[in-house]
Amino acid sequence: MVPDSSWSQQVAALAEEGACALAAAPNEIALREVYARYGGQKGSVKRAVSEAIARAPKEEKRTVGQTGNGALERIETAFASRLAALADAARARDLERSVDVTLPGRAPRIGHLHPITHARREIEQIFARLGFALATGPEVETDFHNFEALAIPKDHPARDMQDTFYLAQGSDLLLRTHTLPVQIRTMLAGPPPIRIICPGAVYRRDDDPTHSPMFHQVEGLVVEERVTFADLKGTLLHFCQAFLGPATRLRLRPSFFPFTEPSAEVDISCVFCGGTGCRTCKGGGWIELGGAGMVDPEVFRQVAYDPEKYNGFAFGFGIDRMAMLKYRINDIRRLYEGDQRLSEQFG
Ligand code: FA5
Repeated sequence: MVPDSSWSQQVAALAEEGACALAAAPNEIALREVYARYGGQKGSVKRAVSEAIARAPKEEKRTVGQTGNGALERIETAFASRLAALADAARARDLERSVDVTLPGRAPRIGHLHPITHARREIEQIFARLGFALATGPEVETDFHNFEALAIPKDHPARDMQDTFYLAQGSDLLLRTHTLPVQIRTMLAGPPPIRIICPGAVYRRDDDPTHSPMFHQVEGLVVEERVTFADLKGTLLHFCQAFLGPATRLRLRPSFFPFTEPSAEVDISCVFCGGTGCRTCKGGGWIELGGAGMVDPEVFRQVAYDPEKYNGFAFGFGIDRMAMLKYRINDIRRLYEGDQRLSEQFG
């Protein structure tokens, strides 16, 4: 017997009802709920088709199945097309919300070199014109390169845990306290003549308006057969005038460093008052820049240079201090606050 003659109309009506409900679903969640009701293996259309097939006589089952598949496909097609339409609408809404093509573009912020980098580069250029090569080395150093080879005795205050960052208690490794170990490494690597500057970061347990725990030094070394203190003084004067202006005057005061003999503190006439006395130079008219001297023969012995044949001079300044003088920055901590407005002033 042919199943109830209205079965195909019933299935078609059910499929139509499902397709309309799918097409009307306002969002994806509602769409999937409607689909679960009508479509798939457990939906009402499939159930109706299965029942019709079960009731149909054997010779009709095939036709009933084919008609039923058409109804199921109608549900699938309606679901897929509504899903695509909802996705298109969501994309269009997103575009409308986030892109206003009439707005002017946002210019990217352009970076600026830090004042310390400006100062370091200028210092390097001045010394390059005098024939000094650039030498660099590790910031984690051994006690030998940082102290021992520089004739800094074991009981020297600079070795104290108060002044030096050691990597661990009792360790031989430390954060270099000056860039002189680069000079030791350069001398150990080859014979004279040597004419180098060593710029780089150094570390000490300091922290006040003029002292930072991490700062930058540039230290220089010349080793040849006949180098005099006058060469040292001429080099320093040329450098200071090239960097801070031709009116800058230089003063060398007797001092002591374990690695130089004789040694001197290097002062320059105050860049703020020209030497007449002001708050920055505490009324004295001079500002301390660093240290210098003739290389001690003991250092030459440490690196197997003949102290009878060679002599040389060395000097060391704080780059941060020089940048502060040149760019009129009154607190060293300004240099490390990461405030972009500082760098922006230096183009
Ligand atoms: C030295 O470091 C010697 N190595 C310099 C030297 C080299 C002498 C070669 C002789 C021959 P001193 O500790 O004074 O010296 O440091 C040199 C300069 O580094 C100081 O004058 C100062 O400008 C700068 N400086 C020192 N400590 C700090 C700090 N904590 N923050 C910023 N700058 C500093």
